[in-house]
Amino acid sequence: MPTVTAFIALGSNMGQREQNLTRALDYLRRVEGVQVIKVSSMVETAPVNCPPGSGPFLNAVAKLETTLNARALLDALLAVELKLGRDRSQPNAPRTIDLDLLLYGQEILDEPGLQVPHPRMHERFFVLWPLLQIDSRVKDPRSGEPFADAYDRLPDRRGMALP
Ligand code: PH2
Ligand code: MG
Ligand code: MG
Repeated sequence: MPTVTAFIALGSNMGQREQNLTRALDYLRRVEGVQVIKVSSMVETAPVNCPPGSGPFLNAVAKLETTLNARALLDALLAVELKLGRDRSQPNAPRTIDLDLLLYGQEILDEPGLQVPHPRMHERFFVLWPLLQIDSRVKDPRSGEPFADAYDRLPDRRGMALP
């Protein structure tokens, strides 16, 4: 079966945040057809577009290799979110865990619930910093542009140069 490289974003701003990220990765390692190849460090970030009173996030990015198709991988991510008690009753409400599919090979998909590349990833510090820590040369399949260039354009890099 062909293997595809995928990148996912992990975020938590509720409960034991570090443990939530670690447990999500442990669950993912047990998914048939998914290998966790590399994990970024965890970075604390201010909530973006979240309801008032939302706490800070711990964010990370992981590189996967998978034989699952994009939809099956997304379903696996949602199943892990459910195992960790993710509450989806309110958009961007505090969450124990959020697992977003960022990139699935070079594919560009725009289907219900499944958009890759993630439509806002190129404008998010909390995605780009950990992504570029794992792979500084990764490119946006939509434009061919290195994400490092998108990172340089971010209005707020909080003084954090690329690793
Ligand atoms: N996720 C969101 C909305 N806002 N802000 C930060 N800092 N980190 C996130 O992971 C995040 C967010 C929607 O999923
Ligand atoms: Mg998200
Ligand atoms: Mg999500």
